Formats: sequence, structure tokens, C-alpha cells
Amino acid sequence: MEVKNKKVLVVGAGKTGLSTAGFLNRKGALVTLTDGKKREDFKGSPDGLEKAGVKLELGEYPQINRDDFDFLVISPGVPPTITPVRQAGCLGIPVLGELELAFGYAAAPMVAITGTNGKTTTTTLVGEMFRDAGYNTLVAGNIGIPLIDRVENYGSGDIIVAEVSSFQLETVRSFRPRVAALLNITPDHLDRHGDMEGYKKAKGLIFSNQGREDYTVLNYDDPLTRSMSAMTKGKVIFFSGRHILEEGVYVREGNIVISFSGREIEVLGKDKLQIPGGHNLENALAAVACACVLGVSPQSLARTLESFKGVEHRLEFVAEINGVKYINDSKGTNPDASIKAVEAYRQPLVLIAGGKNKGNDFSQFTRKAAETTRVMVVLGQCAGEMEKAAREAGIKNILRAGDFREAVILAHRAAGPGEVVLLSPACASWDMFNSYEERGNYFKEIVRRLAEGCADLAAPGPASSDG
Ligand code: UMA
Repeated sequence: MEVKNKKVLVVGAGKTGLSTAGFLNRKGALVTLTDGKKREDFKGSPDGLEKAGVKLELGEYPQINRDDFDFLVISPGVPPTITPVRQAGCLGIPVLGELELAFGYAAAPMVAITGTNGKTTTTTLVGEMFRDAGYNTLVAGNIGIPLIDRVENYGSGDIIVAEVSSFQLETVRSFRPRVAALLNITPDHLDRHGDMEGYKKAKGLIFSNQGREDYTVLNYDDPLTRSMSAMTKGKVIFFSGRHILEEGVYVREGNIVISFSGREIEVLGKDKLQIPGGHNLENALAAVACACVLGVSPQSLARTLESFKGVEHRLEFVAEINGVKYINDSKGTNPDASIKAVEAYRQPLVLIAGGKNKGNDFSQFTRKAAETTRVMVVLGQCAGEMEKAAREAGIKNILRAGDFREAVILAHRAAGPGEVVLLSPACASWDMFNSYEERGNYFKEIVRRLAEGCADLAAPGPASSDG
């Protein structure tokens, strides 16, 4: 895509917008970067771009007239309903997202992975599989590194593994990954997509441009995902943790098996996986499917599967204090992700949940949690809603925390030997933090201080707000 001298409005000045504005500016485009937030809220992050010639419009979006811009690039968190995007739409000015823009500059084959849950673990694992097999591999996208930052550093013999979200997919036009994996679809981001139909439609855009020589990896055990096999032109590769498939990746007698064109190969015993829980088995099966269709050998896959320890903020073991294990699952940002987290443990739980609800109903989550949760600590914007759902599910011991630090301390005091303190909020972090990473890091910091026996944390009384 030739962008030299093109007038571009980049909307959103977070990670994606800053990278996109920088990229386009270096390519000779005439870039304006806008954001609803005021300049003083940015702590200087766009200043370098301004010095390099990017025009900043912060605190208020510019008025869009026909000749002002050739196209807009919007950040994933920017809904297409905001005024400048709607104005551009009415005037026929193209609106694309950073994923679409980056795809236009990608020379390396791309494996794109989406799904409500498991994206980050699967993307990281697929990246490791290609690295271990000797490929120069980029792992980027929704996982935290905007693709546009690095996409041009990878050539046709390399591999790009991209985690993609429904927000990013909403604005694709020609995006066509060589391998598209859709792991599962359960309610999430309904405040943005309106309803499940809208959410499913956005997810399906991952394979909308695929052709017969591409691969679509789908979860056979998730009825909604399985039903979408009819919508792709790519070659469908199913994976399943529960069924033996004629073709695909599945488990037979405890072994992970690849079966293609009448040939079956055992990769590894599933008990050799280091990542806990049935959902992680599904992630591993999906990863095997993504890497094997592009030629990674079963031996190499087995080595990676055996050594892979999971990703930060996803069922991450933090510490054991007085016989209590502390687990950081801050990436549990919706009820379904947190159901999977709860299911991964047999021990009694002291569960910390709550934050910003993204339009979800918590009843299924609290019903599942009630099976193993002895104490629940609720917090955040939706604490009341979470508490009500927990009571209705039969959880009796519920503590309400005024802030995040207090929640961890209450959990610490409540937990006894042999129990697990699990942070899996079932909610976004945005009411208290900038990201789930920030929330998870703060959790780990508090737990480490508790492990050191810090008096200021262990002392009774409500804790002050820090987060
Ligand atoms: N903004 C506006 N107007 C709006 C909305 C936002 O101006 O109407 C501005 C905000 O003031 C802010 C900026 O846009 O300054 C933020 O943009 P953004 O929300 O797109 O965030 P980025 O920092 O660019 O991060 C994005 C992804 N964020 C979202 O999708 C919300 C990150 O995914 C991703 O890692 C990053 O790009 C790099 O690709 C995070 C996420 O929560 C992890 N993703 C969701 C998920 O996984 O469920 C989809």
C-alpha cells in the first residue's frame, strides 16, 4: 500500500495508535493523531511523534471533511460508532484498522489466532513451536505488540504468529492469514458487538478471505465454532479433546494424535503437558494443528509441548505462603475464562473476582465457582452484581473489598493450608487499572510482599487504594 503524501487520521493514541502514526509518518504519509483523552493524560507519550511531524489533536476529535483525509486507521479499542469514524463512513473515506494495514506489509506467512479464550496461550505456544523448529518468528498482535511495529522485519521464509481480537477483525477487508484458528466463542465484548450474532460475525472475519490453499483450524468441541466450518473456503482442520476424529488433531488413549490423509501420528502423552486444565489441552491441540499444517515435525512439536510452561497472567503460579498457593489469572477477563480457571483446581478456593463487567451475566460463573469456592472476595465496579450472583449460586462466605489491595489481603487472611487463592476476576480491569497486565503485576507484587511477611500488608484494617 502506497501511503506517501496520503493524508491519514489515526484514531486512538494508545499502543496501536502511537505505533501506527510512527510507521505511517516514516513512510511519508501526512499523519494526524487524535484521541478523546487530553494531552495532559498522556504523560508525554505522543511528544516524540509531534517532533517528527505528526499533527496531534488531543482531547477533541477533528471535524472530518471530504478532502481532509484519504483514510482513517482506528485502534482496536475505538468503536466504529464514534463521531469521526461515522463522519468518514458517510463521506466514503475508507476506515481500516491496524491489523489490515499491517497485513498489507506482511511478506511472511501468517498464522492468526482468535477465540474468546485461550488466544494468548495458543499464540505464544505456536510461536514457540515455530521458533523451536528453527524459524525466525514474530509473535505479535492483541498479545501486546502491535503488528505494525515489526511486520516489515520478517521475510517470506519467516513466520508471523498473530493473536487477533474481534475488535481488530471488525475492520479487516483483505486480511488473509495462511492459517486462521478460531478456538471458541462464548459471550464477551457484547457491549461492543451488540449481541452474540455480531460477536460471531466479527470472529468469522478471520477466515473470510481465505482460499482453498489456506487452513482454518476450528474447535470441534465448541458447537458454535464447529458450525462455522461451513463459512470458510479454507481447508478445515478440526481439533478435539473429547472426540476421536477422522481427520484432525485429537486425543486417543491419553495421547495427542495428528491424523491427515489416512496417516496417524502420535505426538505426545497429554499428561506430559505442563499447562494445567482441560482448556489448556484444547489450546495445545489447536497449536499442534496450526504448526503441523505448515510443516513443523511431530518430534519438534513434542519437544515444545513438553517444555512450555504457559504465559504470564494465565493461571500463573506466584507463590506458596503457609501452604496456600497464590495463582494469578488476571487474564480471566470474562466469565468463561474464569470458569476454566476455576475448573483447573480441585483444592478449595479463595476466589477474587470483579472489576468492569463487559456486558456479561455472572450466574454460570458463580454456579461453577460454588462447587469449589470456600470464600469469595468481590471488588470493583460490578462488586454488587458479582456478590448477588454468588449468593444466588449458594456461596455463603462473601467478602466485599473496597479496592484491589484490600481484596488480596482479605483473601490472604481467609485462606488456610491446602487452599488456593485464585485471582480470576471474570471482568475487565479498566475500572481500576489500564490493563489486565497491570492488575496481574500488582497482584504479584502484593503476594510477594505478603510472602516476605510485610507488616504493613498483614496489619488488620482496610488497605488504602493504590491501583
Ligand atoms: N480511545 C479514543 N476513543 C475511543 C476509545 C479509545 O480516543 O472511543 C483512545 C483511548 O483514549 C486510548 C486509546 O484509544 O488512548 C487506546 O486504544 P486501544 O484501546 O485500542 O488500546 P491500545 O493501547 O492500542 O491496545 C490495543 C488493544 N486494546 C484493546 O483492544 C482494547 C490491546 O489488547 C493490544 O494488546 C494492543 O492494541 C496491541 O495490539 C488488549 C485487550 O484488552 C490486551 N484486548 C481485548 C481482549 O483481549 O479481550 C480485545
